[in-house]
Amino acid sequence: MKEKVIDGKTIRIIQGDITDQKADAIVNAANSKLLGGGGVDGAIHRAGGSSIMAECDRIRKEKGGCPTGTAVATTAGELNARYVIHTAGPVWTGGEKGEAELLASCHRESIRIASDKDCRVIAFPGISIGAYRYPAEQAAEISLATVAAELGESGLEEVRFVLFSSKNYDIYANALERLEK
Ligand code: AR6
Repeated sequence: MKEKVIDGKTIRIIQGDITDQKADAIVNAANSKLLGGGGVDGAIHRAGGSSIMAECDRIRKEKGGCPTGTAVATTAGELNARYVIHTAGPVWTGGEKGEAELLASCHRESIRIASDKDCRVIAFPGISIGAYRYPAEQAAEISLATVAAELGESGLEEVRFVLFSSKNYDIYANALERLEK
C-alpha cells in the first residue's frame, strides 16, 4: 500500500480485488451501454448481485446508457459500499481521439457524483487499462493528476486506486510517487 496526503485528503494505492473493498462508492470500469462485461465490470456484477444490473437496465431505458467520459450511480447491491459508480472509459486507439480528456472526465464525474452523495471514501479500478488497452503508465498519470486536482473541492476524504496485478500496482504507486502537490 502506498499513500500521499494532498490538501488534507488521502490518495491510496492498493493491490487487490476491488469487490473486497469497504468504501462509500466503488467505481466500475463499465461500457457506455451499461450492459456488463468481463474484467472488473463482470466481477462487480457477480459480487454485487442482480440489483445492480436492474438499475443499469432502468438507466439504459431512461437515458440510453452512459456516454464515454460520463458516470452514473446505482446501488452497490451486496458489495460493502453504498453506491457503484459506473463510468465508461475511452478505448485506446493511439491517443489522438481525445482519450486523455475522456479518461480525466471519467474521474472528475465519478468524484463529483460521489461528493454529491456525501461519500467520504471512493475506490477506483484502473479504468480503461484492461480490455480498452489504455497504456497503464499514461492512464495512471492522468487518473492521479485528475483526482488530485478535484479532491480539495470535493467532500471526499480518501480516494483509493485498487489494482489487481502487481505490475499495475507498481505503475500506479510510481505515478503517485511522482505526483506533485
Ligand atoms: N478488482 C480490481 N481490478 C480488476 C478486477 C477486480 N476484481 N478485475 C479486473 N481488474 P477492464 P476497461 C483490472 O478490462 O479496460 C468490460 O468488459 C484488470 O486487470 O475491466 O476499462 C466492460 O464491460 C485491468 O487492469 O476495464 C467494458 O466493455 C483493469 O481492472 C470494458 O471491459 C481494467 O480492465 C472496459 O474495459
